[in-house]
Amino acid sequence: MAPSAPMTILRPTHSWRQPTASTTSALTAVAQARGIGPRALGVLMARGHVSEGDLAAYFDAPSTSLHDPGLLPDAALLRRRVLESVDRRERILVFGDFDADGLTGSSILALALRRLGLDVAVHVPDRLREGHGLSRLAVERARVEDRKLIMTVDTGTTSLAEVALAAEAGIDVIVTDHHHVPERLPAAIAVVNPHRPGSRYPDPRLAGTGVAFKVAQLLLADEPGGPAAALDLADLAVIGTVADMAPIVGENRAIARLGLERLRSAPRPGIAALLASAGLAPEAVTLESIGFTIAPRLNAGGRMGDATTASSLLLAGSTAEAAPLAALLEEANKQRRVVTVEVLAEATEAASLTATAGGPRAIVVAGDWPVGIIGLVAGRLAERYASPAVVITRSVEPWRGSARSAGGFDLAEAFDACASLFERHGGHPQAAGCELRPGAFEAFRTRFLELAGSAAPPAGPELVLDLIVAALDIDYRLQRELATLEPLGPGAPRALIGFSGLVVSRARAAAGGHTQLTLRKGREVLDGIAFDRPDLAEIGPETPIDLVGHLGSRTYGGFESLQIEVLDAAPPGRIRLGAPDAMALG
Ligand SMILES: [Mn+2]
Repeated sequence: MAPSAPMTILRPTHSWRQPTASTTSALTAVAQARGIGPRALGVLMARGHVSEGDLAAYFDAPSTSLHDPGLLPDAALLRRRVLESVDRRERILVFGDFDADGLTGSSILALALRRLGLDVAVHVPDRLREGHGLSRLAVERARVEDRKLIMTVDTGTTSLAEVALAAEAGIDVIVTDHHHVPERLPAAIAVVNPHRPGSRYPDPRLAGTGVAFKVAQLLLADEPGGPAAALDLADLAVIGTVADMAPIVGENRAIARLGLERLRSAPRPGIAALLASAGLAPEAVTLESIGFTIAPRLNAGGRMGDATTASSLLLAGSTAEAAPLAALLEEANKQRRVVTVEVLAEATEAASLTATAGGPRAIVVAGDWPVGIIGLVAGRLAERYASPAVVITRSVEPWRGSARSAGGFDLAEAFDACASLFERHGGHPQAAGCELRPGAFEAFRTRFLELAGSAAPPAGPELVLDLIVAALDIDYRLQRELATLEPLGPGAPRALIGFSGLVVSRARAAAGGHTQLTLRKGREVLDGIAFDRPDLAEIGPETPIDLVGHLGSRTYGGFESLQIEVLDAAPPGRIRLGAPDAMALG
């Protein structure tokens, strides 16, 4: 072999599944009439939007996709009890979880209740002292402040003891929540959770803030101007929905569209201040910037010690009130970044000590870490090792754990199976939390690793492509056509495209383990960036290639250019053009 021609063997890291849906002339005609391009239609069909009705739900006025809030379990009981409060001029305590979902949801509920003329205080629990679920401290506060009704948001479904405690003090509780429903419910006036068995609610995928948004719609329905005022709360609902990773499909998509419209055109003072301190123009807000810019700042207060700052910010009535609160969150977010990097390094080391050959099936690590950071670190570990990860901190008593799943492993089920070892626990299939005594740690770790080990092994990594595009068709027209599918986000991510017939003219390693590519299609070039793929920097010049990635753009020196965000690469021929019925490849 000639020494000047180093052989680089391109190894794809995933199997690629090509789209198989093929369109009908009727659907193509409907799409055309709606101005949906053939490639945008291809993406929609690959995602199961295959009828005229599906296209209507995707593109028509979002308010037509909102369901009747009266279909939520116990909706009538909730409404009757709140109207009693109005009649009796009772004071109310809204209790929301301290994350972005709970914070936005409790703001929504507080604003709706205040519109009914009620005296409402919002109680944001302290992560350290109160933890998840309705707290005894909040019940005590309601008693001292003579608040006869507590309404929870994004939490409370498992708070049996605390609801009973409130009842003893003569305080009624209404639970609104979207978390996993255990067999026994708290003895509340109403438990409004779309996941309750027997629920008739058509779309249970709402976040906690989405449930609060529906409750606001329910409560304001008969008020003069009430329905419009309820829709105006969608800006808060979209933030919590995205922050909680609820899929942006169905009713969540309607909420997202309504909310984005309001965030962009008339952000409330708190959001405007937060965007200003983050350097983001309101009209540029997307679901992605909610996830990467807004939500982390709202969460940062609670993670670094005080979530009430974010709650006050969301409820702020003026810029003067909001600006100093936004500055506090900006600072907390900077701190949060630094601490996360430190804890991740320690947790990774702890994980590597216990890893078995062939990679771990699950990770359980413990350390003296800040309570507010362990969930973030669990998420990073789960991603890095593609296995469920539990990160436990010994910095509080009882110890606190936060878990994130991978490979379809059901954490809610696994934690239920470990219930006897926990003081408390709760969560979703993808994310869960627990409290445990130090003495229970070893037993928990053993049992959890057993559960993960006996679960079905996760399927090999696969990329499910939405669309196949030939190199010569990669242009701004394609980018504009795909932009008609926005807003995109969790559950409806950016189109994953198979690009066929490109040539790498240059590959070079970039800082942070990334690779920058200069790609050629015909006589033109475009950029590629492959995050966390240092191996691709080895590709020699003039190498033909097939790529899987997202089409985006980058701005450099004032110029915008197309850029492919590369997820995987293979020698040419892996993508079969014009083969819509091709089965899974590789
Ligand atoms: Mn939530």
